[in-house]
Amino acid sequence: VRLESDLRRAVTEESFVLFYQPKLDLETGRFSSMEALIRWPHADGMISPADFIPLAEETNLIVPLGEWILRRACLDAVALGERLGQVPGVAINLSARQFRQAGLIDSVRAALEESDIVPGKVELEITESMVMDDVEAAIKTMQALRDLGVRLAIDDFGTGYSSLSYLKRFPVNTLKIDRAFIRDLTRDSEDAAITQAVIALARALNLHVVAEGVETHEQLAFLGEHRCASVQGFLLARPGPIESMPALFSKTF
Ligand code: G
Ligand code: G
Ligand code: MN
Ligand code: NA
Repeated sequence: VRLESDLRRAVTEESFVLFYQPKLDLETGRFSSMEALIRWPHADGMISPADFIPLAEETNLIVPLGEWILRRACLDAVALGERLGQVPGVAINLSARQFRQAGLIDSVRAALEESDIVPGKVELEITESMVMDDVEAAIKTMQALRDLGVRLAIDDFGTGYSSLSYLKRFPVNTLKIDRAFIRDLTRDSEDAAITQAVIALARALNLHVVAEGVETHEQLAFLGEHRCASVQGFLLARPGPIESMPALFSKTF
């Protein structure tokens, strides 16, 4: 457990790094977007966000930290786009407190303006639990974000407790199938059925669908056969620094 003062100093000094994990578009066989994943470099290695995002939320340091993440990710995507000749999509995770905070819309707008990124290249990832405790307020926030031109994804889909009637009302673009379903996909017929059902649901609702946590060729083959649009996971690429992206984005699968 890190001390609040360490975290506060790290936020002030911006001593974090964003790693990126590319997402493969199964139709083109190429990476077309990437998810930003924050890391806190430390003498003993990288501290996982799982270990400091909760503290950042409790202390409200998530507000300046979240602003830094939004800005850095948009700037990195634009700079990568200059090297690739095309700006990749960039997905950014929002935390619960950040999503409920009144300044979120202004923070997103500021990051878009500062980087001059095409807003449709940015996808914000939220989870079902973040929207379910006040659905009406969440829909307003989601709509305000969509009005800025950014995309919205439901992360870890299938593990929360949103109902399908709400899903219909959420102005989201993408469902990310939680990796808990992908893990045993090729051994567990129920996980396979759930994954197929989510892919079908996404198609029926005109949503993009991403499978996360793809680690084996068998999982990849299953997702290809069932026409999952995009895949993400250690099999294709582990999260890495922005410098490692140009080589990955020039690969074909
Ligand atoms: O990348 P990793 O598996 O260590 O991420 C652990 C958790 O931290 C995941 O739930 C992931 O969504 C979350 N996370 C990673 N990067 C960010 C970030 O930039 N902001 C927020 N709010 N959560 C993040
Ligand atoms: O909650 P969220 O889906 O944002 O979490 C993303 C986290 O999942 C990242 O921290 C990343 O390190 C991790 N991750 C990405 N691909 C894989 C994978 O193939 N297997 C596992 N176990 N974790 C993964
Ligand atoms: Mn995510
Ligand atoms: Na997830």
